[in-house]
Amino acid sequence: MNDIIFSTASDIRDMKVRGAGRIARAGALALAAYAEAYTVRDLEQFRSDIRKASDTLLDSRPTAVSLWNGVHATVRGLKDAESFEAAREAVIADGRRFAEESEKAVQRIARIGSKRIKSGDTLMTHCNSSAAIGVIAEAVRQGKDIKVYATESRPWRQGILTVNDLSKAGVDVTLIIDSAVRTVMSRVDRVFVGADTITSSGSLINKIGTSQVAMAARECRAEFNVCSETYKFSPKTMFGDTVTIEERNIDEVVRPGEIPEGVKVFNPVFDTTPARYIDNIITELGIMSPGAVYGVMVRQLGDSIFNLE
Ligand code: RI2
Repeated sequence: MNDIIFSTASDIRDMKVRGAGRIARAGALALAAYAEAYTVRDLEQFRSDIRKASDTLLDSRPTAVSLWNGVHATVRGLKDAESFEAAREAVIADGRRFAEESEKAVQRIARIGSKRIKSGDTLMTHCNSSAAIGVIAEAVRQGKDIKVYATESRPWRQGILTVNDLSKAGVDVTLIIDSAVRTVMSRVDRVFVGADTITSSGSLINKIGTSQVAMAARECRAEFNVCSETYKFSPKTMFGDTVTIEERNIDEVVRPGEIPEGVKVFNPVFDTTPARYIDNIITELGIMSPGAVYGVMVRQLGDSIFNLE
């Protein structure tokens, strides 16, 4: 299989490429590049190789449905294509289209979400979400005077990326350790986080610790906003599928020999925030409540809804 598929899958697995939107775009563009370089002019062979390439990409990280949706949007023309050329063109065009639309969605979310922010607001964000950062940076670009607290987000410390991104955008940003969330929340007006997956009942799966941030926000009457492109909605959850929460290696948490043998380490990467803690889901289609997610999924799926069960 073309190197591009293996190297993209391994970059996603090793978190060299990370963030639900970025991994989706990387998967879609890798398939497009693979199709472009494909030389065996045989439709059945092409279909079978693209399916294998898709599975390799999908195996790289299990939780973010964005990758699944990006890959499926890229290969959707394969089934009905009548020639190798048509199939290849469809994969190339659909992969590129998905990546472009995904970038546009992030920009639109930034414009829509920034309207929720008022001058004088204090905000909090968790982990490193390009959608949430886009909203905050856009508000500052509009001249709003805001302060932001960014969590460190152990164990990968993506908060360091976030404070770099926000600082470059001219944002007054303060880094806090994850366990300072409750203390700091009493100063916060609004929280903006990203999404890895949103279920049909409007629950959010996002970086571990998000649910604690949401509970603290509810207790302190801070508004809890999720910034999510609609391709992070998981249609499979409509039919009872649950979201697999990735667990990563314990050496991300402790160094070898640091703890006694026999002590276990549990390292879940994501958690679930129930819909009742979420005030707004900010998407490229507008701001909605968690209860509106199911309707959007039905509309986007159209007739293909019957193929999903
Ligand atoms: P954007 C990240 O997952 C974080 O959980 C973040 O909130 C989410 O993806 C969405 O990121 P990870 O890949 O798509 O760091 O908004 O495990 O950039």
